[in-house]
Amino acid sequence: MSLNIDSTLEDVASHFSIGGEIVSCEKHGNGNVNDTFLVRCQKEGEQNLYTMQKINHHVFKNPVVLMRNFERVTSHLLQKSLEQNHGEEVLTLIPSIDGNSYFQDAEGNFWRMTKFIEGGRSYDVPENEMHAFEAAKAFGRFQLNLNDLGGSTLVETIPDFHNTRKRFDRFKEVYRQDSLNRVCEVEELVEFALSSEALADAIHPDDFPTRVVHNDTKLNNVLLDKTTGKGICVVDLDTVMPGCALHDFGDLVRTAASSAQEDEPDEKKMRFLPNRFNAIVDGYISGTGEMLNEDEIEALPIAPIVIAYELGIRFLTDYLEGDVYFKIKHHDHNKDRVRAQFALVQSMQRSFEEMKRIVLSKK
Ligand code: GN1
Ligand code: MG
Repeated sequence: MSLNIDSTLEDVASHFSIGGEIVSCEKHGNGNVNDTFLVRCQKEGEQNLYTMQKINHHVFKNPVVLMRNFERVTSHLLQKSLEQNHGEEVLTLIPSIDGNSYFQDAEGNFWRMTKFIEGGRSYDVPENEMHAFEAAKAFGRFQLNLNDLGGSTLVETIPDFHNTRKRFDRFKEVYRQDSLNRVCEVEELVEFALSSEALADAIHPDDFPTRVVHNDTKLNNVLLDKTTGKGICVVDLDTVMPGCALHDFGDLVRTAASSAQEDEPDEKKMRFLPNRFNAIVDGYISGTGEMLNEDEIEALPIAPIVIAYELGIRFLTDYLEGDVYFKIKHHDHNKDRVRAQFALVQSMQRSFEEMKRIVLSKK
């Protein structure tokens, strides 16, 4: 299937099996890696909505394999959803007109389309404790439902994604090279990253069961029902692969038990919120049922600290390399993100005893 250079988003959308007339394609969401669009299509007097994404193939090097994972995961989840009847939805792929799960344009870009979930809303920061609880329950149930999928059927879309030690070593290499002379602008952040190196080894995935997990559980990757606030659909399945349940729990706490967005420019506004953490622990335990073992439960308090630190060093590495991985909206964007993540790490470290007490109180 070929496409000329001038092709528009509408042209791309017309390569999927949606029929009808494409009315509009608008930019949608705030993903930091892929490009997402909302497609409106008019068919027999009805307007249907779709989510169309261009997969970032610099980050996801093998989109064909990634889409195979996507199909396996969604068909397994659909099966579970039919059995359980929880009212949760599963992303539904719209095939290309050639019958593939993706469309590749003439420039080599990979696109996919799913049905848009109309009743859902995503939040960057929860509005209340119930949002935190519901998001945690949905991600917990997501892990539980995938626990019997068998990780060997999935390919690692990004190897060593949450290998914090490797992330740290890479950061150190980039900071030593300092090829863009940026270290002088972020000295105090580099200092914090180096002095907190122990966090790079605080979770050894080998000490915990390997499960099929989401790996990118920030709050805005779960849709909550617009009216009831209940979790209705986990989205962004590109990093679903074998991993450690703790990273999912940690990444949700990072985004749903913090007082500000992950790129808040005023680090003083970034604080850890223990009540939200309490709600997340409740929701996560409710979603995962009996799945977690003692070691996993015991490590819940450290997981968010590790993941916020890991992301902080990833943002910092990206800044030092010239902002090549995460999308940025302005020159200091990655710097703001690092500062906010490191402020959150410190706030959580101050609350660590309280976090442990909260987890212990659930036993
Ligand atoms: C990226 O694509 P998005 O925005 O859901 C990143 C995550 C980070 C997140 C921080 C594949 O997720 O690991 O936690 O940004 N995804 C990838 O906002 O690197
Ligand atoms: Mg993502």
